[in-house]
Amino acid sequence: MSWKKDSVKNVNFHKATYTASYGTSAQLPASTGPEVSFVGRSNVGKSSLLNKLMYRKDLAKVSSTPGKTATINFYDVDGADFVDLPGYGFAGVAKSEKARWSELIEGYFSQTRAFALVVCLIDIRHEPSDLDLGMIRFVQDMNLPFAVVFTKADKLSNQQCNRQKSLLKKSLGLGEDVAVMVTSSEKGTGIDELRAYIAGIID
Ligand SMILES: Nc1nc2c(ncn2[C@@H]2O[C@H](COP(=O)(O)OP(=O)(O)OP(=O)(O)O)[C@@H](O)[C@H]2O)c(=O)[nH]1
Ligand SMILES: [Mg+2]
Repeated sequence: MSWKKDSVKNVNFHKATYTASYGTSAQLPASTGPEVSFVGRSNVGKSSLLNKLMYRKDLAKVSSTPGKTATINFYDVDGADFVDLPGYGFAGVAKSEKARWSELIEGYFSQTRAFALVVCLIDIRHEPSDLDLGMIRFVQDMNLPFAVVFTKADKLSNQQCNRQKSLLKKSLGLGEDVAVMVTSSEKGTGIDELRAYIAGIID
């Protein structure tokens, strides 16, 4: 099921509140509005990006220790649900914890929900990992509407960012039809563009 553009007329990103966290996919309530889901490896900057989008410093918990977000966290942004998913591919956690995380992520996406947009985060500095490639293949195979957001652009020069952007697009096999944005939660780069893109989809 995809969200149909009818009920949300405008998106005020300042109207953001924390809704709830869930530790198993069975606990997830049915969708109440269009869902914008944030996925990417642990430490890529999902929670930081959410805070930036919502004009908040610490509504979503950020940590330099990978694996900070171990539950699916819902935020209400002016009637839309922004969903912070746990990061995949964190080597430091126990097998049982990893299994719980994949259950959460796969369980979430296998439900009938109002998936409006999946924001796939990838660190602009590195070659995509197998898990990054798997994430893109997964959203493509599931026919989910998605956009790719490169994070931590402040760590590179503008020239390096442009170079990495085209290299990564190529290695991820992204066609020209896929929205690709370069962002920095540190500097605010690309945040307005991403807000406009999200609003254009759920508005
Ligand atoms: N320089 C820089 N650092 C960033 C940026 N975004 C996030 N970080 C840092 O990267 C680390 C991880 O950020 P989080 O937002 O917690 O990452 P996450 O993807 O939510 O991580 P998990 O919850 O473990 O999946 C923190 O130390 C952030 O301060 C950015 O745009 N620039
Ligand atoms: Mg997080």
